[in-house]
Amino acid sequence: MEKFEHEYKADQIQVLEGLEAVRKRPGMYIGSVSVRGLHHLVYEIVDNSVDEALAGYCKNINVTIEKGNVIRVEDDGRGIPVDIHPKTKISAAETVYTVLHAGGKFGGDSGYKVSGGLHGVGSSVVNALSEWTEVTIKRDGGIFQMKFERGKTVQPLKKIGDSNETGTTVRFFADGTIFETLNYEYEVLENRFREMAFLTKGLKITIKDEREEPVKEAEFCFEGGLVSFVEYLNKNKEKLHEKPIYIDKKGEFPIEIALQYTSAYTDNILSFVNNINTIEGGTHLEGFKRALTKVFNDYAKSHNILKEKDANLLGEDIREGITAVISVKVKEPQFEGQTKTKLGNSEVTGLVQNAMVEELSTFLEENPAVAKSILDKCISASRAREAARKARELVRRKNALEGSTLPGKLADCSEKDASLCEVYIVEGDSAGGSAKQGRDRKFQAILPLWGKMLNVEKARADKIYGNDKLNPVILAIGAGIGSDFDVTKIRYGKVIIMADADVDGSHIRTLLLTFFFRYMRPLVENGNVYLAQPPLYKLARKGMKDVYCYTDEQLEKNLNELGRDGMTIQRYKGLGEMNPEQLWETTMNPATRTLVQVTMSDAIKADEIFTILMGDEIGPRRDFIEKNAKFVKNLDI
Ligand code: TSJ
Repeated sequence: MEKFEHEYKADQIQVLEGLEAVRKRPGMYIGSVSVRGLHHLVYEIVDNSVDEALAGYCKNINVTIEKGNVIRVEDDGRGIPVDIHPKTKISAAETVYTVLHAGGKFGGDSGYKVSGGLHGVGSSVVNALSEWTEVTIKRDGGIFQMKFERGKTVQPLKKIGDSNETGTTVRFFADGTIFETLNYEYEVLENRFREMAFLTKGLKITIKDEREEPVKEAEFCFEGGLVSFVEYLNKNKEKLHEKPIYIDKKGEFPIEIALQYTSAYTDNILSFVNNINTIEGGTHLEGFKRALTKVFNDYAKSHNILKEKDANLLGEDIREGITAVISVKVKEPQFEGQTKTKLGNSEVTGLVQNAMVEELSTFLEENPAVAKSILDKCISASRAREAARKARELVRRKNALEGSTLPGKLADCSEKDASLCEVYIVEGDSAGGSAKQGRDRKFQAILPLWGKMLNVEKARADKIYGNDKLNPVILAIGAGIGSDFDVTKIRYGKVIIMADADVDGSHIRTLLLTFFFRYMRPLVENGNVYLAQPPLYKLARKGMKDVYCYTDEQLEKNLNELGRDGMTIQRYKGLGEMNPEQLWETTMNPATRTLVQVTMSDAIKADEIFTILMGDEIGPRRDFIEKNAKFVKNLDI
């Protein structure tokens, strides 16, 4: 008996030490304490409900951002078991919530838990990083509740009422002394839960933001699962066949794939492992790609669409215009790569490949018209690739003749360590001139661009290589484009777009961003792309140091603080109006400038924006701009 008590104490101490470690080094457990980490808390909790849904016991999950940034997650599952855990002598529910990695160690195991994935560290981590948490469970005829503060139990589980329903509700308020911000972004959560609903056929997830009037809410439930996902991704695109192709294989582990071809020139392939977006791909994606290449080449040869002597189509030709979502569930996923979003399990490749080969070749045999239209597109992609290669060689040869592979207009910097270097892509020759004079030539390079840019949304790679506006950008960055792009070869750690704050400037920014997004995506994902922020106004007065204002709000604020008497307000119409010293001081000097980093944390949303804003269809573009005026402005498009 005495020994038992001793053990109990030791366990309790371990628990507290465990959660204390989480509070000391939160980044180790949730990646970061930025807004991103904050959102992870919500995913962590919701994942538990999704597991209950995968186990077949939960149909509805409601997520609410309450006033004051309190999060409430409710599900109609079985409710976390409330009986006493034999070892710790505390309720199972409290164990889940206070012991690191306790989730899944007891009770029914659905097999493919989504919780415990990427940062899947268990709900105890959310508990440790919350100022307070309240868990309410309905099961066994009762309503039970427990409360915690910063991971410590302040009210052990107790019965507070009767109910014949079942379910779990968690409310928590993240710890403001740990997170940089407590302000959840509704859009980000909405996107994530839409994605989760697509990935779990039939599960209904609602999200509601009660912080501001009018209340925002959305409801997601997709009976079509991944097929609905692909239809959603393609909603503004021209499709080559009416229905997505769907593969659902429950072999050694579940493999689900939906794909549909469009007339686009780029591919959009999303892959998930246990509902986690594997941005860096991995073995499941590898299996998918291999199968796609093999099946289409075999079909083309056996149906004489390609002659026996013709070279095989390359993977990239066959992927042009494809939209696909791959979702696999793996028991013990190994995540690798820089952001731990690359699946490493080698056994997965062959299994995905086999599933795809079988089902896709059957589909093509049964739908020859679809097969033909896809292959026609692949063949023209392969011709364009060949033309692009010639164009690229021509450019290379020309550059070799001219004795340099760097564009003539580039004023390079002297620093050799690329990570310390910056290149400013500057609109207009005169601004380019000021930037060249104003810069710190040790680490800042200037590449002036002028004239109308090519809209890459409407062009294939061959047009891009030969393009006299984009080619200097490609050469200056020095890491290739498209499938050749190698982010480790970039010549500058920061690629900074510097354009006027007017319509033309906005246009060139959008076009360059589209180009980077489509042809140098890792550059954007890696966070190497920035937007310079030139000031809009200069305030000058005798005896006062000039004050620069970057927004209309700043102008108002400064005028109110400094007074308007004797003040001259200069509005900058363009970068060209600033002299080199001013440009340095306001926009280029790392000590005084503001740079906006372009992030594509949500590649789906970004893809949608580019398609809508740059594509041919006018209706969706207008609707989108009307609905998302603020968002578009923030994205600087
Ligand atoms: F873990 C948690 F507290 F973060 C949490 C868990 C939060 C939320 C919003 C939901 C849940 C949760 C857990 N929902 N449903 C469950 N189910 C179980 O824990 C459960 C229920 C019954 C059995 C069984 O074998 O009878 C097993 C489990 C794991």
